[in-house]
Amino acid sequence: MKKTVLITGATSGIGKATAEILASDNYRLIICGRRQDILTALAAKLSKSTEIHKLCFDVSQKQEVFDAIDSLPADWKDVDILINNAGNAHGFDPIHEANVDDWEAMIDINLKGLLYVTKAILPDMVDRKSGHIINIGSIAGIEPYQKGGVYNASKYAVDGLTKSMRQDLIEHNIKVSEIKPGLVNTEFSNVRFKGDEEKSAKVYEGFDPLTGSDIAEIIHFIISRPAHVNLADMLILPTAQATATMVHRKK
Ligand code: NDP
Ligand code: 8X3
Repeated sequence: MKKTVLITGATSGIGKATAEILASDNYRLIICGRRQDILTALAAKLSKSTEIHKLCFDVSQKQEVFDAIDSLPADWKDVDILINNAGNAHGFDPIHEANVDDWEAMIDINLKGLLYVTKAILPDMVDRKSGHIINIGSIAGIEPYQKGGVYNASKYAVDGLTKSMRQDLIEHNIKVSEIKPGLVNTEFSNVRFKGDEEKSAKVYEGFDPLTGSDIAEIIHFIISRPAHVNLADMLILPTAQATATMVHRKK
């Protein structure tokens, strides 16, 4: 039977690439994001290969999350795989200069948003004694770096939460995995630098960064392992990256 996968943040980057790869392998997809126009275009494209349902909501708005998941038609309610991918960095400033609204956005989206979506989906997985949750962490959740501040904190929180969830859910036969990418060239830096194209482009200059598809292929691999195998924790770096801040760039 086809598995149903819910992907948050499917309108861009890692989430969008994941939707594309999973659609080509016949998974049924619930694609989520705030940008309705992109969701509509993506749904039109992917529905040539598989069944698609789209949900437009902001993960940081608790009621929106529960209403959106509640609105799923009966034949979409049994989510087999949840990919908690929606998230971003907002700002890149030393802690004493950083913007409080940026802090709140990162905590509300990267941590609380992930929690709300999980809370909305998980009881049904527990009842069915089956499911797989993949949280997208980051190298920023293993290594703090200068000006990483609350983004680091949010991804450390995702890491701690993932490890705790795995323990709670073991008796319910639910797999919990975390993927921790290094530098992936998506809209991520554009969001972090608030649309400053020059600063954003510099992040990926002089080396080959990861692409959304690189991570999507790994997600596909993880969710297609046999029932007794859980790839629990993966750090994925571009070859030219050794630590959060050490990147070998061609001159
Ligand atoms: P993108 O900016 O390309 O994509 C972010 C996605 O998250 C978009 O689809 C966006 O959709 C969605 N999103 C953001 N805020 C919200 C919100 N409030 N409610 C609902 N959806 C939201 O970045 P990436 O693909 O790179 O990021 C995906 C994940 O990967 C994030 O969790 C990020 O922290 C993590 N990551 C990224 C790395 C990188 O170097 N790029 C490295 C390590 C981890 P929309 O705007 O339509 O709502
Ligand atoms: C995104 C990677 O190193 O820019 O999580 O924080 S990094």
